[in-house]
Amino acid sequence: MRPGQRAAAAFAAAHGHAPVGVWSAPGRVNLIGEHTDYNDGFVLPFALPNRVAVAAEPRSDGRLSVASLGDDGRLHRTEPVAVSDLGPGRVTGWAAYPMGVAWALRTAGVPVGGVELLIASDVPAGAGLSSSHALQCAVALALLGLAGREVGAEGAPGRPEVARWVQRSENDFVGAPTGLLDQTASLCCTAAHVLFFDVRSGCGEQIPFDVAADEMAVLVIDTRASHSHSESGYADRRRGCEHAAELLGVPALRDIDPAGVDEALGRLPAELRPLVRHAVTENERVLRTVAALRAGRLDEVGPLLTGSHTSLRDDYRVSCPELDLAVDSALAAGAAGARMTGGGFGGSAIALVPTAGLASVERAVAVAFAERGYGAPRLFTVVPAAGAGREE
Ligand code: GAF
Repeated sequence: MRPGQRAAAAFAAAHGHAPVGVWSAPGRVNLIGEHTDYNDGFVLPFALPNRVAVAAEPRSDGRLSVASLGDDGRLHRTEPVAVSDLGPGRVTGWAAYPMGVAWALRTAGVPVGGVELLIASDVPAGAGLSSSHALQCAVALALLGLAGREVGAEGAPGRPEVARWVQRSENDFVGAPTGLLDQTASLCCTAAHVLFFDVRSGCGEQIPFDVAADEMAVLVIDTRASHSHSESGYADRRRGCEHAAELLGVPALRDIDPAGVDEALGRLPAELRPLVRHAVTENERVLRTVAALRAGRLDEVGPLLTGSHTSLRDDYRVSCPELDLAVDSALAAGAAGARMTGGGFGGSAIALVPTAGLASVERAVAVAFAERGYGAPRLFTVVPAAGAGREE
């Protein structure tokens, strides 16, 4: 059963009646454009078929109650909290993600009252595929729907605006200084396309992405690794970029002209140079990937993906041995290109693989992990799926 059906069925079993509605939002893969979003740059994600679904109905006591359906079929409930009491720092643990969204929407003037939420998901958690943002986006749509502001309806907020509210909930309520990539991907991507998104302007363009037509596939390699310094590592990189922009006298690293990057690097302390080099060259790689896709030249995309990984590994230093092994073993077995995707320090890599060689790439990656003594990676192919919306 799909998450939407599971959420609806579990809601009916728990409450004795159907929910008022079910909304869902996908996880994402970022094809290229990593650690560029908080530098006002370019990203190129697509939505996964895997989704987080939320079954919901209003409560009359003004409290927000969240239950999550575990893989074991059990419901994990959080203590209901009065919506009017929600504020940064008042909720910890995973409940901060849905509750922060209620807080952000209220702060933005959306009339959020008491709500009963039941969550079901098939987005692998902790895999760098943005399961927490999918959860937040599905909750945002549910709260908007219950408040009579269904996204897409006349007078309702637009998806980019909802993405900014979700980002605010994560930055200010949960306390994670993340950018706009993941929320935008979950809310704004469409089936069969990658979303070319300019974070500064807020403009997005849907670009057809049908690798099967070129007898290729996108393989996700979830390394199942997660490294404890990921949060501090992310925040350090972001601070470093902001500091470098300040020293260079520009609003964001997006403003560094690639042609003048060497001159800019020369004006920075040594430890900031690799961060800037990554941010500037990664934006260039996104633009070149977009140009290649528009021209139907998929053969040019693989090397750009691999170039992105090298830059994230050597300059930005957010890769890890498991991600490097996933990329190296996929390339050695015939992938056209491969890179880590998402924030890094564990999670998933993606590889662009000729369909005819898919089985041997999968085998080679699995063998490489076993030989290194790592746990078996989770391997699956993906095609771009629909963005967030109402299911029933
Ligand atoms: C994480 C963050 F949430 C995104 O905003 C983005 O910065 C990404 O890491 C790196 O590109 O997913």
